[in-house]
Amino acid sequence: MKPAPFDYVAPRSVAEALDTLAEAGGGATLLAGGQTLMPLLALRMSQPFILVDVNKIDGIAGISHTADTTRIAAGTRQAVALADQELKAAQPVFNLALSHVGHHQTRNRGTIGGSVSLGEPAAEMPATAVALGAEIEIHSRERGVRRVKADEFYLGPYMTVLEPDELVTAIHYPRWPANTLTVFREVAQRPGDFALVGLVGAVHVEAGKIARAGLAWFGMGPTPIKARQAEAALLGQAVGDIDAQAIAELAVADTAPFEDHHATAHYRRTVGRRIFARTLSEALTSRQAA
Ligand SMILES: Cc1cc2nc3c(=O)[nH]c(=O)nc-3n(C[C@@H](O)[C@H](O)[C@H](O)COP(=O)(O)OP(=O)(O)OC[C@H]3O[C@@H](n4cnc5c(N)ncnc54)[C@H](O)[C@@H]3O)c2cc1C
Repeated sequence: MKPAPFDYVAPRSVAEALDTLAEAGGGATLLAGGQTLMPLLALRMSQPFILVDVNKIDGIAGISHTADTTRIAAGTRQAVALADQELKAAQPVFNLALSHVGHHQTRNRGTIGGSVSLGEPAAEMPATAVALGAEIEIHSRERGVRRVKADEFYLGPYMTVLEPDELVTAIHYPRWPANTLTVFREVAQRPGDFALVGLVGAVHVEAGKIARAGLAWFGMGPTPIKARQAEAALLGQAVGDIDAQAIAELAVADTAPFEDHHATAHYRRTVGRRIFARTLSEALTSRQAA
């Protein structure tokens, strides 16, 4: 099938893109890497009047760091972010999660902003943003700039707080302390597939106790899901005293897994409980061994 007819514009600046979005009155769709959008257009599941290609916007791609934050501009290609050694050192959890997004070929075109904006519930990048406490920078012509916390950005499957006239320009990831433990595991049918169940996060240990924890599920509900109860239970606990099974129970209690033709909700809960306990234990053991 071929896409329905549309006009194509390739603005050179954010302001130009915002003008087009504002004037299209909801009839425009943004094109970033096209890895999800192009099939949707071909299947006519998306039928915009205007396609706004953000790839030529000045400054839409790039990575910068301050002492507290890493800013990844929305149009940064996934492959570029993955190969960036400074980013890997600053944000190891992000790097590990990104290595599981699609395939080499899809990462060459796919963008960080496209993945975060799409809000696929089983995707790695939205959950990573939620786990790490990222903020999403959003621009519109009428309302200027706003920053939304990732855990408030997702409303449902492919549904976010984004209005039709808004453009995500960057994602800001807080920098966690250097000795933060990385928590990541996903179960998928094949490498490169969306996860059936996934867990991502960071745990910071100070003087033998958990000082900070950011954990989120993907594939375990209609949005990425922050494991709030588990995070709260971990805080202040001595590493050697942690009962990973008990924390896993709390973590799964925050999820709302669905049934589909890939897996039942029961399967997702069972596997989620197991990968949570195992991944947390492995992270904490690596800390004790260090
Ligand atoms: C074979 C295959 C396997 C894949 N496997 C995975 C996987 O395992 N995990 C995973 O997470 N993804 C996977 N993907 C999808 C991933 O490759 C895409 O990168 C991602 O979903 C969308 O990013 P994109 O830059 O291609 O965005 P596009 O497809 O161009 O856009 C996606 C949506 O986001 C909107 N959008 C894009 N940029 C912005 C912006 N700056 N502001 C506001 N809205 C914006 C678009 O309008 C569109 O609605 C896979 C894709 C393929 C083809």
